[in-house]
Amino acid sequence: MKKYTLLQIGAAFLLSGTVIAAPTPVDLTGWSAEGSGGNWIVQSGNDSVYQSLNSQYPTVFHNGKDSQGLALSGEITVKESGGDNDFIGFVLGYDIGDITNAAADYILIDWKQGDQSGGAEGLAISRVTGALQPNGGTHTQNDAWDHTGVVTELARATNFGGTGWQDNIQYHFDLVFTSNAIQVKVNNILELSIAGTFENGAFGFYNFSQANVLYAGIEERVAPPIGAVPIPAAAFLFGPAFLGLMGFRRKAANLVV
Ligand SMILES: [Ca+2]
Ligand SMILES: [Ca+2]
Ligand SMILES: [Ca+2]
Repeated sequence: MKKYTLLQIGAAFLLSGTVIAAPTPVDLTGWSAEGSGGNWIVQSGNDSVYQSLNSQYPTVFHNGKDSQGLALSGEITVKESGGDNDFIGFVLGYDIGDITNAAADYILIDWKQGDQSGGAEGLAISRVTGALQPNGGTHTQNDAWDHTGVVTELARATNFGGTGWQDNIQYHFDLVFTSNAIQVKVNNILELSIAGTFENGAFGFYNFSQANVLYAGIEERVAPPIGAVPIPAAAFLFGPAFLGLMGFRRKAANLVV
């Protein structure tokens, strides 16, 4: 009777558990730079890219393909001490030419190191509904800088909403993008989670006036269902026990030395 109960538990677990697809490295040599403020240099190994310019114009480096249903992860580091304090980040649902497209519609995730002239320190998610260039000009007049005009802020991050990134610190990021939900994790902690109806488009990296930014170890996988709890390592310990209950106990025991 107890055996049967455990079997039921195991079956229920297997049915409810979500298998997270293994990530694969992204070849960034096929990505494209847009906007006059960027110098994106793909690094050896092709899964890392370095943005070297401190420019007054926003720039995007994107994968050029519809990316809903995918998750993108990697490490981001600003390699400076002191120096500048501006924007790093990502775009989702970006279409080719959107940086200068008055009819653009995509999601911007940006993270500013420090407060400056209307640009607020911290990590936020916004909807962009127009061109970020040639609206450029000086920082304080730019919609991307102030999150005004064509940039509508949707939410600020749970922990980093008012806290900038730090120089020479590597942050692990994880983006999930579907037609009705977007999630952003930093160092495996959920920072942004919004629901809505989102246009399809590319994944991209975003930069506005911040030099020396490295995006490294970029990986892609099938997006997990939003709200799904990844199977913890302990579940894999349960696996052999479950097989044992199904009659493989003796065989499994023979493998143990
Ligand atoms: Ca700095
Ligand atoms: Ca600055
Ligand atoms: Ca700057």
